[in-house]
Amino acid sequence: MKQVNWKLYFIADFETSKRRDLVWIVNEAVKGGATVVQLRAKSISTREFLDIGKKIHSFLKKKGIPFIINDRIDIALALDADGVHLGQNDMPLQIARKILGKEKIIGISVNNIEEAVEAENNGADYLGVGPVFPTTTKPDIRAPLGIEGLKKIRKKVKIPIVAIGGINENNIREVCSIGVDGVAVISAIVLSSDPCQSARKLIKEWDSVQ
Ligand code: TZP
Ligand code: MG
Repeated sequence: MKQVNWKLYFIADFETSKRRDLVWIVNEAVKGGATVVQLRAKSISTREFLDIGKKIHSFLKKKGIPFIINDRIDIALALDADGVHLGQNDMPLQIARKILGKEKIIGISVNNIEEAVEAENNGADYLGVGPVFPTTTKPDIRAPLGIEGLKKIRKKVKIPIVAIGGINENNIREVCSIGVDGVAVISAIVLSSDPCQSARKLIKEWDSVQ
């Protein structure tokens, strides 16, 4: 797997964007410093997912930014994206690995130590750990871990971890200070009137801790 800078993992969530131009939002987020982009779309057709994904991927390729697809292994393969992100109820990691091969990135969402250790043992490339804080972006949210819960998981696994859930420019410093590899955000960028500036602020806060 290629080296990835996980610092600001932007999740371009179609539903949260409320049809504001997601391709433009991704452009702005990357201009502001996003280092990884995931496309997440729970309710659109396969054709629409592919169309948006194609546009985003061609932009990200030029910028050398890794492109991850949420849930949809078929779309990741069709677009030759860099990898997929899977939840606990999605395709099991070992099967996903068989389908995608060793070169593709596979990230797993975890909410506790057991899930984190299991995913690491099964060959996950990185973990999305959360929700750290309460968030209204995801309806079927699990219990927020808080900084202490996140810390416990950080201590147990060696693979990169990206913290997720309710992270914004006001709390990114405390998340970053516990030694995560990056933060993943949806609303802090998607709902911003100036996604470039919002990404820039997140990066600035993160860099002030390093
Ligand atoms: N998984 C755990 S929390 C979450 C996901 C997809 C939503 C994160 O969105 P936001 O707006 O950054 O809190
Ligand atoms: Mg999923």
